[in-house]
Amino acid sequence: GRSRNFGWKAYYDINDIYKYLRNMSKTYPEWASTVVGGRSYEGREILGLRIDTPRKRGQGKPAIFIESGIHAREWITPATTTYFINQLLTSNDPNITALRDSFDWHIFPSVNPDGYHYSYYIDRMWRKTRSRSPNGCFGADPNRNWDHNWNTAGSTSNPCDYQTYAGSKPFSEVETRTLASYIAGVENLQGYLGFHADAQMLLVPYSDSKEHCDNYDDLIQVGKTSLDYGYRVNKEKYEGPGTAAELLYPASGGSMDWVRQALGTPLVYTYELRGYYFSWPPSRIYEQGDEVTQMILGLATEAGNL
Ligand code: ING
Ligand code: ZN
Repeated sequence: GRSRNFGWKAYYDINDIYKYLRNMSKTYPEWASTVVGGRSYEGREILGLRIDTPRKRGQGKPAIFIESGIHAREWITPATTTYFINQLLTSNDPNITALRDSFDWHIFPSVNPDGYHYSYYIDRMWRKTRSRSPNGCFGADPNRNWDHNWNTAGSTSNPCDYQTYAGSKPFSEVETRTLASYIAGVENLQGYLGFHADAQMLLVPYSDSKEHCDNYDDLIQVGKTSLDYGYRVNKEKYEGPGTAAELLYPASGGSMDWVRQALGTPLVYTYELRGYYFSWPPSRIYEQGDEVTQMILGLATEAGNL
C-alpha cells in the first residue's frame, strides 16, 4: 500500500510504516517529529515518532518510550502502535488529547526492522534480528540480548536456534546497542512500554527470576487499572500483571529489565497482546488498537499524570 492509503485494515511493510511516520511529522509539525532510535544490521534506521506538543512544555513533562516489533513476527504490535499514534494525533476525545499533551512520547513501531522485513516477505515466523554468525546462521533474539543478567535464563548460546539465541555477548546486536543508547538519552524518562504477542498478559520486571523490583506493588496497582481500562473495550481478560518468571517463563536479557535496572525508569511494562500463533485478522486491528489506547490511558491515569 502507498502511504496516502495507510490505514489499519491491512499489515504494512517497513517502508510504508516509515512513510507513515514521516507523513505524520509533516502533517503535524508543531506536535510530531521523526527521531532515529538507532540502526539495524542491514543498514535500516530504527525510526520513531516523537510527539511533544507545546502544551505543558517546560513544565517537566515526563517522557514515555514505546517499543514495538522487537520480535519480527509479532505484526500486531507495529499495527497497534501506529493506531495509537493516529489516536494521539487525530482524536478529539478530551481524555486522549490530555494524554497526548501530558507526555513527551517516543514511539517506535518497529525496533527490529530487518527482522520485520524478513518476516513480511520471506519467512512469516521469523523472530530474531538478521545478523550473520560466523557459522553461517542468522539472527539473535533482540529480547535476550540486553545487558541484564545476560544469557542466564530462557535463552541459548546456539546461533542456529530459531527463537532465543542470546547473541555472542550482551548488546552484540547493533539494534539493541544503538536503541539502548537512545533510550538512555531520553530526558525525564518515566515510562517504558514494550509490546509483544500473543500471550495476552501484562508483565512487570524482572523476567529472569522471581525477584521483584522495589516498586513492584505500585507497578501491580497501576497495571491493574491499565487492564481494567482495556477490558472495557472488548471484554477481553489479560493475565497479570505479574512477572514473566511467574506467569510465562523466565527469560534474561530483556529490554524492560535493562531499562528498569540500568536506567532506573519507574513505570516499566511489557504488554503481550492477543492472537493465535502471531496471526490476527487485519480487518480487526482496530479492536486491539482501541484496547491498547485505553490500556495506556488507564496506566497514565492511575500513575497520576493526567
Ligand atoms: N514474549 C516475551 C519474550 O521475549 C518476555 C516475554 C517479555 C520475556 C519481557 C522477557 C522480558 O519471550 C514474547 N511473546 O516474545
Ligand atoms: Zn515477543
